[in-house]
Parts: sequence; structure tokens; C-alpha cells
Amino acid sequence: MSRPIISPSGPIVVLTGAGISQESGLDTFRCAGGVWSRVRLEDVATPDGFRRDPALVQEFYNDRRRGLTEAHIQPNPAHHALARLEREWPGGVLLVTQNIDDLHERAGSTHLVHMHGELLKVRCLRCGEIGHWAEDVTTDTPCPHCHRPGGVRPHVVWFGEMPLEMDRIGAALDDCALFVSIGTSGHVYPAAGFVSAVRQRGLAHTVELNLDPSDGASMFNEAQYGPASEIVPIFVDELLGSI
Ligand code: BJW
Repeated sequence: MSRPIISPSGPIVVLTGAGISQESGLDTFRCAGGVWSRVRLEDVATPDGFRRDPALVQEFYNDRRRGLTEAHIQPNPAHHALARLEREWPGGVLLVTQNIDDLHERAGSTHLVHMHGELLKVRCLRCGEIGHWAEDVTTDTPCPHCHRPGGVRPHVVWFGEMPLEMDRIGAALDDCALFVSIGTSGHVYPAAGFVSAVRQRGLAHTVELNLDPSDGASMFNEAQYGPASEIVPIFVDELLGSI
């Protein structure tokens, strides 16, 4: 299907998932060999799992935090292309990522929502303070703000918890002229429902860029399949070339 001309004054919402960071060296969740093939999500990504065994959960996130800060983990051309789109698209771009890594920021994106939280932040269950954190966390780590021990948890959204900044995301989805979903399997709600919310309004064009068709692939007006580092820069070039 040919793409309609998107007005340069039309706002864009981009949703990203683990697939965009795969070529940067970070595992996806549900692909072969992905995170959920090694650990049970009920054990490490639910409030119940954290209550049952906080040390196991902290170690799971400590491992991933250490992995993220290794020198070879860098933004790839897909992250850089989206940062360029934000800089150059006149109508404005909101980047909504399900990823807890910081590769979009490192590529230069600033208009960004981490709807599932951030690996390099912790939250204190006692005082509620959220702060930057790049070190390991133990079950005794004192909160850097209130200094009480034992209440520090990863600032991530587990199953059964409310994703972050949903009002801001909802308003952007209501207003957008183009919705682009990149590297996400469409398994996890509410993100998996964004395309149908946009489609129901009937005013925006919807595009999926992914390695393989997602669960919601039939909902999109247009789709391109291939590695994100290849297809996202081409898509962004075409979009900016249409201005
Ligand atoms: C490439 C590529 C390459 C690979 N290039 N592409 C029954 C029905 C409906 C909903 C529910 C239900 N029961 C429970 C729910 C709700 C639940 C849910 O969705 N469960 C489903 C499993 C059914 N959701 C929640 O609980 C959420 N909260 C909630 O709903 O609150 C209530 C609410 C309702 C309405 C409005 C608002 C609120 C919270 C979900 C929290 C998810 N948390 C995790 C962990 C975060 C921290 C961490 O990272 O450890 O978030 S789970 C995990 O999945 C992580 C991801 O962000 C998320 C999505 O995964 P993603 O990004 O799609 O990765 P993959 O691996 O699945 O897919 C990778 C894709 O990339 C694939 O398509 C590949 O093809 C592709 N790819 N290489 C391009 N090189």
C-alpha cells in the first residue's frame, strides 16, 4: 500500500520495543534465546515475585544494569534515525519506549517517555523518591534520599502495575497524524492496544517496522519487515524527504 502524504505539521508518535535495541547487543524478551527463555517472568517482573524473593529480583536487574553499561552497548542507526526525526520533523515527535535501556537518550532523543521505567533509576518504597542509579542494589541498600535501608527497588513497571505517563501518551495518540511501531511483539498491553486506539479515530496513518509481523500486524495501514538498523533509517529518510 502506498503511504499517504503526511503533513509536515502533523505530530508523530513512535512506539519502540526491545527489537530496536537487539542490534545494540541487548536481548529481546520473547525471541529465541530471549530474556523470558532464561527466567520466569512471574519470578522477576511481578510485584509478587519481588515480595517472594527480593534478592533474586535485585540480582536480575543488577545483571542487566551491568550489561547496559558495558562499553560495547551503544545506540545503533535506528536509535540515531529517530533522534534525527525528532530534530527535523516540524510537526513534533513523541517517542514512547517500552525499553528500560537509555539508548534513545544516548542517541539524542529528548521528547521521550519510558512507559515501563528506566534501568538506571531506582525508587524508594518508603519515601517515594526516584533517582539515578548505576550501581548494584542489594536488599539492604539505603535510599540515597531518606537513607533508610531495604526499600530501594528498580524503577521499572512490572506486570499488574500501571505504566508511566499514560495521560501524556493518550493525549499524543489522540492528536497524532502518524503512529509508528518499531521492534515490539504486540504481546504486552496497554502498548499493544495503541494501534487500535489510533485506528479507531480514523485520522492517522499507522506503520509497523519490525523483523517479523507482530501480534497486531493486521491492524497497521503499512508494514516493512527487516532489521531495525536498516529499515528505520530508510523510513526516516523517506519521511524527511517528503517535507
Ligand atoms: C526486531 C529485531 C531487530 C527482534 N529489528 N525488530 C489479558 C489480556 C490483556 C491484558 C492483560 C491480560 N492479563 C494481564 C494483562 C495486562 C498485562 C499484559 O499485557 N499481559 C500480557 C502478557 C497479556 N500488562 C500489564 O500488566 C501492564 N500494566 C497494565 O496493564 O496496567 C493496567 C492498565 C490498563 C490499561 C491502561 C493502563 C494500564 C504492565 C506491563 C509491564 C511490562 N513489563 C515488562 C518488564 C519491564 C522491565 C524489564 O525490562 O525488565 O516490559 S515485560 C517486557 O515486555 C518488557 C517489555 O517492555 C515488554 C514488551 O516487550 P517487547 O518490547 O515487545 O519485546 P518482545 O521480546 O516481546 O518483542 C521483540 C520484537 O522485536 C519482536 O516482534 C521481534 O520480531 C522484534 N525484533 N530483533 C527489528 N533487529
